[in-house]
Amino acid sequence: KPFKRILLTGAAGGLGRILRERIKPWAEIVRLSDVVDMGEPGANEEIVRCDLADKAAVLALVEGVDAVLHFGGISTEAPFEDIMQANILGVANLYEAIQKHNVKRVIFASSNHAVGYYKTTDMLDASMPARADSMYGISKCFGETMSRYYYDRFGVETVCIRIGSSFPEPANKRMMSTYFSYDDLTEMLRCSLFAPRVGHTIVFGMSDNPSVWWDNRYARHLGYKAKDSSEQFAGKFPDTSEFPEKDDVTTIFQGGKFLLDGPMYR
Ligand code: NAI
Ligand code: 15L
Repeated sequence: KPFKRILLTGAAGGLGRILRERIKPWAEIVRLSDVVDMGEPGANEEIVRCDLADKAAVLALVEGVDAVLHFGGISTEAPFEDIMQANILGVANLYEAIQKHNVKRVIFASSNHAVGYYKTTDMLDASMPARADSMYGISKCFGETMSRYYYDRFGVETVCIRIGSSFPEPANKRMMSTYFSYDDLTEMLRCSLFAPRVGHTIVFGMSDNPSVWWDNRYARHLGYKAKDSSEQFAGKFPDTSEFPEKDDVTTIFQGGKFLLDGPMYR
């Protein structure tokens, strides 16, 4: 198998539970980590429960690892203090450990909420400035900047995937544009892990949807091609109202419902 040991953080989460089986062919050993219970280890699995905010625990977590898939952390808007522990301190601890243990490649589960204040009528590419829509989005910008620094300074390669909406089906009209099937997510991870050189890459995680807001022109070297499309779910949203709807920020801005939260500072 190509890798000796891959670390997956956030292994108990929605995506972590999906990926747990799917990444097995890529490594002799998959090390799974989360702050909550992950069940019993299966064949060729190691389970390490730890809080990303715990520096010493994260340093130990990364020992002996060739590549990291970083999916752990808070995944929606939350008070800044909580985001700070899991997503800011957590990312800092992780990259420090990655550099100390000489890990060569990282995939960082960033988010479309790093750019959620662009409009749904805009077309973005990875060269455009971030425009976070939430404390959560700001923490993803922080992770992207952190990974850029560790590449420039130490040569640690990272692919930041600005994941759209990776769920079984789109839940609303917005997600017709942001939908990212589990199969396409898995394929993007495979491309990101096995492309010969990725440097520091930012890529938008989406399927081949009929209408999209993102252009992956700067990530062609990954060789990713989506197989799925939200088109198959078009019948779920038969109403003919305009999109974006006038005066509805959740359709005017890419971040959707995140526009209604916060500021989450207490
Ligand atoms: P999730 O919330 O289901 O999973 C996140 C996991 O991280 C949870 O199991 C949680 O226990 C763990 N976690 C939280 N704080 C932690 C800490 N301090 N230390 C260790 N582990 C901690 O989220 P989901 O949907 O599985 O997303 C996974 C990653 O992908 C997240 O980083 C999220 O921000 C990102 N993402 C997901 C999207 C989606 O459509 N599912 C869209 C954009 C980004
Ligand atoms: C995210 O970043 C969240 O983790 C996920 O729960 C969804 O809200 C997704 O973005 C989205 O924008 O649909």
